[in-house]
Amino acid sequence: MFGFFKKLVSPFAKKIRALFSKAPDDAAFEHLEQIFYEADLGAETAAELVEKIRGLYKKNSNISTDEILAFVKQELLKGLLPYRPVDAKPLVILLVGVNGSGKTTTLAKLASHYVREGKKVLVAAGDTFRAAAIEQLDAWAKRVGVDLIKSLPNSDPSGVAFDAVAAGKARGADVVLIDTAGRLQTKTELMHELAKVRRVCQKQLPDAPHETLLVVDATIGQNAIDQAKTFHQYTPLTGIVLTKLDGSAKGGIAISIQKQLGIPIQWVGTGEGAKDLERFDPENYVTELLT
Ligand SMILES: Nc1nc2c(ncn2[C@@H]2O[C@H](COP(=O)(O)OP(=O)(O)O)[C@@H](O)[C@H]2O)c(=O)[nH]1
Ligand SMILES: [Mg+2]
Repeated sequence: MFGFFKKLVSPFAKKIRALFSKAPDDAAFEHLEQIFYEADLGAETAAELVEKIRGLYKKNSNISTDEILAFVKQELLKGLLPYRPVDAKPLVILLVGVNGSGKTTTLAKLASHYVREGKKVLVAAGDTFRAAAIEQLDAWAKRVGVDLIKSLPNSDPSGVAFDAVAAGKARGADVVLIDTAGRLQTKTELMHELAKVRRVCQKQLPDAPHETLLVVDATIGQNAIDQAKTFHQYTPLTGIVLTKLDGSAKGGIAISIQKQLGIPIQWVGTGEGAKDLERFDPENYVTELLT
């Protein structure tokens, strides 16, 4: 299922195997820490893991590489959270994140996913900042075959969100997907705008948005943590979508985000096409990371 990870991050397991092919010395343990760090596990997790592995060696210098890898797997799994599906109709999903992280593309992929599941999907062009953003989503909506709710460029995005949830209820939609303009987490005013989008959704449906997904470009590494923390303050996040994993060997960011924020990775983006989206599964992820 996560075949692409294998292609990308198998060097991770391979490097560990190579290191432990002979009795490890201090330099080997330092190198191991570097391998973990480069995979974007985060400095703290990397150091912790290496300390634990050193401990294992002290206890049993004959420990096999397979046992080491199995141990690493268990440790990494501890930091990963399962995704719990929400049952709601319409299920309202809000996508947030910085510019270019892949929000609109992910929205299109999600629309395509739910359409393939036989669901009735409505998408909302909540990025009213640029006319081109509305056109981009319009083009995707046509390609995927879903209805689009839009407004004029520069109109209030919460108006679009309000209309979209209303239309979702009125038309019996199963899923309403709301796009938003990219914003830097440091722009407080824009973060307040997101909080307002949330509030108007709640006016239409008390529990909406049921999901608020932060779309994060996996290639930005540890900056993702700062982004996630600030977005989470303004619009409590229910999940993360890690995009562009096809262009990154840094799958470890999945583990550091979850460890530091306690928010599950829900999806991973693996390309630019409508079907290049996969459900994140902790067990599979770690298995493939270490195979
Ligand atoms: N390779 C790759 N490119 C992606 C992925 N997701 C998005 N993109 C590309 O990233 C660019 C920005 O995406 P867009 O959805 O417009 O970002 P937004 O500004 O957050 O809405 C586009 O060229 C997308 O095709 C992904 O998972 N893999
Ligand atoms: Mg966009």
